[in-house]
Amino acid sequence: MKKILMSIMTIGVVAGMMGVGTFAVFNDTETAIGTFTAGTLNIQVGGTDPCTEHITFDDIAPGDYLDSLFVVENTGSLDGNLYVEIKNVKNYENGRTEPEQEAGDTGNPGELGEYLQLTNMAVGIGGTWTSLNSQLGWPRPSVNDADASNLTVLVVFLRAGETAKVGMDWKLPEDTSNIVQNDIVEFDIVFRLDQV
Ligand SMILES: [Ca+2]
Ligand SMILES: [Ca+2]
Ligand SMILES: [Ca+2]
Ligand SMILES: [Ca+2]
Repeated sequence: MKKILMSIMTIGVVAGMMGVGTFAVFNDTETAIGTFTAGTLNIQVGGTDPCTEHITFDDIAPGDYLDSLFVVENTGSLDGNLYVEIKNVKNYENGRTEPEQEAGDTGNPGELGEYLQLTNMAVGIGGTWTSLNSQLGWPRPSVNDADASNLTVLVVFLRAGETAKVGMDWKLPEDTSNIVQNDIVEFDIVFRLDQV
């Protein structure tokens, strides 16, 4: 009986030593830090942000071609796809000349936006130009049509820090009638950079 008791005590001591040994092995701990900062997505069109570009053409007449150029910079830290849209077209009659009345113009709104076309678009990065005309379709859309159809042109994939030149050419076709005399059309040229 005594022998059995001794054996149990011995097992207990050994088990106890094994238990101590479990806490005595080497170990090491390392801790990494997680810090997350959101990037920025921002474009600047022209010399100021927000944009104050305003293109104006006066005394245009049938047969005129009008060129405009916008400089668009991705000033954020993220890459994006640049889009352009024509929106919020407003047509003003601006008075009716005698030839307009003769042509059957009865008053507001004006008709210039029905006829003024966006004929060409191109994007230039680092001196290399790419035509965007295939996205305009044929026949070329008038500014009224571009707005009504929500025409959206994918201009270019613009990397953070990169600058693109966007050329947009406008035309009042030769066969435009007297009905647009002294009419005014105003619209927004909306540049949008979408995160990709
Ligand atoms: Ca901006
Ligand atoms: Ca009218
Ligand atoms: Ca008119
Ligand atoms: Ca008019």
